[in-house]
Formats: sequence, structure tokens, C-alpha cells
Amino acid sequence: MLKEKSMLLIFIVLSLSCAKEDVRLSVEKAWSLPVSVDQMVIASDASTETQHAHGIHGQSNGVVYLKINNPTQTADTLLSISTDICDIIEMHETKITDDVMQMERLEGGLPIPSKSTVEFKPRGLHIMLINLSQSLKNGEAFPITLNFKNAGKIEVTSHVRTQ
Ligand SMILES: [Cu+2]
Repeated sequence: MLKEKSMLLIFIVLSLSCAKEDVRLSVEKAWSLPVSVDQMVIASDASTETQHAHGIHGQSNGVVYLKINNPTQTADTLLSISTDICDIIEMHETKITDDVMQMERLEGGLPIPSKSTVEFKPRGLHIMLINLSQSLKNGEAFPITLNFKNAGKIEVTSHVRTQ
């Protein structure tokens, strides 16, 4: 009887600790690419500051793609992103209008609904690195920090993949 009870207790503890792991917001598969200015068309409502940076330092920009999993019951918001390797970091969305690819800056944070996956990927949402202080070389990696309203700060490593 005692043995059965302790087995049951172990089972409960194990399942609780597993459940706890599963219901946390996570960021995965971060990777980066350098981009040149001719690959970028900025929407007319983008800030002057951004256009300025793109125009002058066209060869030193990059993008980060990643995946955000929110298996929790609570909606979250990605408020901001930071990194040491560039001057300006922004969330952009690519939109194709009349066969022209344009990028729009996202303002006011990105909603991450509960029980959802939000993916930053080519031709969609991306993180724009403007005016890089170092060039992005294949095989290298650097840290970026995502700041969520509920989940707080999550640091991930972005791997540069040019091939
Ligand atoms: Cu962009």
C-alpha cells in the first residue's frame, strides 16, 4: 500500500514537471542572412531614420528569422528585440502589392495569441538588422534578446546561413 502511494506520488511529480516545461513560451530556430539595399524596398510610411540608414549603409544590413511557440493559455506580445551587432533593430512585414515587394515596420508590438506559433520567415515577418557593426559570415552566430510582455526576456542565438 505504501509502495503504491509513493509510486503514485512519483508519477504525479513527474507529470507536473513535464507539464511545466511544455507550457512555457519559447523561441527557436533563429537564423540570419545579410541583405543588400537593392533587395529592400521600404514602404513609404517607414521612418526617415530607417530610410536614411538603409540608403547609406546598404551593404551592412541583415535579417533574422525565427519561430515563437506559445503553448500557454495566455496571449503574449513581443514588445521589442535587442542585439549588440547593429544600430537599429526592427520588426518588419513583407507585403507584395502589384508584384512589388515592400517592407512595413511593425509598430506597437507583435501579438502572440495563446496556443499558437508565430513564424518569422522569408517573404513574411522578419527582424531587420540595420547598420551592422560586423558582417554576417556563414557559420557564425550572435545573440539576440526578445522582450515579451508576459514571458519577459528570452535570449536566443541566431546562426548565419548564407548557403
Ligand atoms: Cu525589413
